[in-house]
Formats: sequence, structure tokens, C-alpha cells
Amino acid sequence: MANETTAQVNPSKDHKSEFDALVVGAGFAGLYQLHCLRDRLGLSVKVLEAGGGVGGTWYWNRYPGARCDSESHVYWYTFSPELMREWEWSERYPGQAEILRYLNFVADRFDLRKDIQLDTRVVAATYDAAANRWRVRTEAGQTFTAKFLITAVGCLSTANVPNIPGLEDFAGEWYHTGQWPHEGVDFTGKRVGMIGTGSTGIQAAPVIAASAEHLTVFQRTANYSVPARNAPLTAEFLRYVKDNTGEIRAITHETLNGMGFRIEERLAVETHPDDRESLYEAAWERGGLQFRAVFQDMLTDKKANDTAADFIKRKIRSIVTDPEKAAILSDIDHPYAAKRPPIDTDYFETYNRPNVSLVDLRQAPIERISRVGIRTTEAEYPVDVIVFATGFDAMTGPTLRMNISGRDGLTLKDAWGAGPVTYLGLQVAGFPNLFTITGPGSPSVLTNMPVAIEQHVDWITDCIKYLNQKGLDRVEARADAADRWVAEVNEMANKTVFPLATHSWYLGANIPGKPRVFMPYAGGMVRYRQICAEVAAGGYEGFTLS
Ligand code: NA7
Repeated sequence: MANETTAQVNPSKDHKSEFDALVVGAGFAGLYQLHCLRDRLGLSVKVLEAGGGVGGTWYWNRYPGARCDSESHVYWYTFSPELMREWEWSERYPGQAEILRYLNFVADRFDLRKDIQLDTRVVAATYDAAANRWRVRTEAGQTFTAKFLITAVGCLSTANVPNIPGLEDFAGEWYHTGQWPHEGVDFTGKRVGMIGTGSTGIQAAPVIAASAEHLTVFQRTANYSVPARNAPLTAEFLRYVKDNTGEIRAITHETLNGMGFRIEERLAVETHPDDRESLYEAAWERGGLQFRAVFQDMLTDKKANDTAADFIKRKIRSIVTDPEKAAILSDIDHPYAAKRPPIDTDYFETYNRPNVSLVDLRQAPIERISRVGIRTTEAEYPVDVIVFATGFDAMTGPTLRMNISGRDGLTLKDAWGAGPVTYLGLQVAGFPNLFTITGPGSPSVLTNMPVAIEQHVDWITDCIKYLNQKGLDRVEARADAADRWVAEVNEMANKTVFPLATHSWYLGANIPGKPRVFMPYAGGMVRYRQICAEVAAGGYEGFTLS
């Protein structure tokens, strides 16, 4: 997709290399962190960004149908009421191009570009204890140093192209959805094979099918999806947003996961089946992630969850006319929302098109990619284009690939060898003055991300301000505090149905060899925000300050 907002000048290739703080990544997190440290604390800050433009996730994920699952009036920054009034969304869910325009608007509005260096991938970061500075090296061989290093690299930014034998021999084109060509891909007259039915594949399939000669979807794990019911926003709703910026921000701070809706108090297990059905039906019609809000116990009680799962499976079978396809699509092996729940526009309906077929990889796994297509243990499917909608090395991947070494030569890779160990998802013991925005152990991917990001950035900003005010130079998570936090993360996860989806990327299970640890904090944003605030109010309890 050609996008005028990405043709950017790169004004920041100057020679200064020493800063108070380095921020890696210029998506939602990096942009706001730059604004806070530079404009509120007066620090010298440089943002290093691998992409050719700002926007993070929304710079890279340009696949057909790419759209946010959070509703637009809560998927933005809320730190500035003026900014909320100046920007106007066009649809209930913002599309990729519109979010990218928004982030570019923010970069201009707060004059951020001059401190962002684009096309700059960080390949190493080493803590120099004697100097108390982080030394950061880029792919091009530039070095920078700073007292504080802040990773704003996102949770889903390391593309996972599965290691399927034969890809190098494939005669056609192939793409990963998270590294989509800016000029777009023309599917006209092409036979397309798409691997993956997560949120991405579910968004992409209907759009690809509309222009391709034929689309074959390769499904390993059947997935739930609820209609998004996307639509243009009315003038009345836009007026409501402009008039209620404070209330909108307040709601996202009060809800479990920073969304714009509250989860109902009622329990599925105590609701009469007829009433339950009506409530689910109404939620299906309303559409969106809000489906999860129908009952309080949906994610904590398997029996309650079963009622939602059963409803959606019946919906799938009622939409998809071919009984064989319907059976494959509705044969879902995990609780609803235990893996990230997608929302869609005409996903299941797409299987009723004559040019769409479905391959059940559970029955016959992919064996290899041949010169002409995708070969399973049962058949070969000739294709001209392969789309890998195969997700990401989530949560730890983007941070680990920066080759971070802390105190006494401890590498992050070793520190996280058995799975990520963090304190509050914000810091790692052994890595002084390193902050990880929406790191593993924080609510991150279980929330509406901008809300989690603003909370982290504000907390980090306050922490650095505190150090400066007290004449302190160093903050480091204590190992015992981190261990206690990991126990809390596990305890919260075990109160939910999340761990029952044993193959989810929340657990790292999509990446061969990755430790299986439930990575995000499932205790909810409200509880998490309160814990973080108490830690700060208590003089940064659990951290060593020196
Ligand atoms: P996901 O949710 O990780 O989905 C990836 C899909 O690709 C999923 O269906 C996987 O099946 C499938 N997959 C992955 N590797 C393979 C191999 N080797 N063979 C066949 N199928 C495979 O990624 P998305 O990009 O859809 O979504 C990521 C997040 O972005 C999303 O949750 C939102 O938060 C935004 P599996 O289920 O592992 O069997």
C-alpha cells in the first residue's frame, strides 16, 4: 500500500551520540516516551527506529484488511485532551493507514521527528557499570551512549516465518503479513495460499479472496471469531468524543483491560440458558471484543466459557454452508479468548465463496514447500503467492534480538533462558536503568495497548524524575522482587482459562524451543496500575536505587 505519510525526511542523523536517554522504537510507546522525557523532564533523548517511518506495528503491518480490534475512540493517546479533540477517527475500528496517519500527526504535533533516527536497527546494547551508561550499537555500526535505555519495541514485532523446508525453492512470491510491501500486493488472477488463522489471517482472508483467483487457507488450529461490525462513525458520536475526552480517558482507566466497555457482573453459570442465548445473540449483533463482556465468569470458569464457546461454534456452523468446511472451522480445541480472540468482517462468510478452499493441517500437516506450492502429507496445492499470517515471536522476541548485556556481562538471553523474569514487566534484575515498555509480566497484550503504554511511560518518566530529584543515578529491580512478581503473574494466569490454550503465543508455544511460560499479566490493568502506583509511592519498593 503506497502511503503518503511514510515518505519522511530523516532529520536526525546528526553526530551527537551521548544522551540522557535512548529509546528504541518509534511506535505508540516510543513517541510518547520521547515527549515525556524531553518535554516534561527536559532530558536529551534520541529515539532509534528500525523502520523508515514512525508508527511501529502500524508501519510494518500493511497486509490487506489490517485493522485494530480496539475501537478507535479508545485506541489513541489520552494524555492530551487537546490532541483528542484535534484528531477525528472515521470508523468504529481504525484501519492501518488511518492509525499510521494519526501517529505521524502526533509526531508533527509534538515536534518529535527531530529526535528520531529512522532506518536504524539496534543490534547490541551493553551496560558499562564503571560509567553507569548504556552503550548501544546499530546495524550500520553507529554507537550511542545514555544513562537510561528504554525499549519501546512492541510485543508483536518479530515476524515468525516458520522454518518449513523448501521455501527457498518456491518459484512464486511469498510475504509475511508483518513485513508487508509498501506498494501492496496485487492478487488479481493469482492462486494464493495463506498459512495461519490468527487475528491477522482472519482479517486478511476476506480481502484477499475478493481479488485473488483462488485462496486456499491452511488452518492448523481452528479459531473463534466474532463479527467486528465495523462502520463509519456518526457525526453524533464524534461530537460525543470531543465533548467527553475526560470521561473516555477515565473509563479506560477503570475497565479491566483498558477497553471502553465494562464487563458485566452477572455469571454465565447462574443465567438461564434461554437468557444466556439472548445475551450472546445481542453481543454477536453488537460485535467486537465486547463479546467477552457478557459475563463476569467467562474467562475464569471453564463451565461459563463453554457456553460462549458453544454459541460461537454454532454460529460458525450456521454461517458456513459446506458442512465439511464448517466442521473443520468449528472444531476448536481451546476455551474462547484463551488465545487472542479475533474479530472479523465476513471471515466465516468468505468460506462460502466458490474461490476459497480450506485445508485442515491437523489432519494432514504441511510437509514442505515445493517449487510450485504447498505440500501437505496428503496433497500438493499449487499456488502463485504464499502469505504467512503466522504471527510473531511475541513479547520477548523483539527485546532479545537486541543482544542486551547488563551488569557483570549477564546477557538478557541468559537471564530469560527459562522464560522472562521481570519486575512489573518494567525492569530486569541485573540490568540497571533499563526499562521495558509493556515488557513480559505486564498486562500489555491482554489490554488495549495505548492505555498500557501510557501507564508505563508515565511510570518510567516519574521514576526517572524521582532519581533526578534525589540526586540518584541508578535504579535496578531486585531479584527477589522479580521472583515474587513472576509468582504473582503465574497466580493470576492460573485463575483464568488462559493456560488451557496450551499452544498459544501468550505461552510462547508458537515458537519451537521457546520456554513455555505465560508471559502477560492477567490480573487486569486496574490492579496492575494500583500495584505500580503503590510501589512508586513506597519509594520504589523492590528496586535498588543508588
Ligand atoms: P497468531 O495469533 O500467532 O496466529 C498465527 C497463526 O499462524 C495461527 O493460526 C498459527 O497456528 C499459524 N501458524 C503458525 N506457525 C504455523 C506453521 N508452522 N504451520 C501452520 N500454521 C502455523 O498471529 P497473528 O498475526 O494472527 O496475530 C498476532 C496478534 O496481532 C493478534 O493476536 C493481535 O494481538 C494482533 P496455531 O494456532 O499456532 O496452531
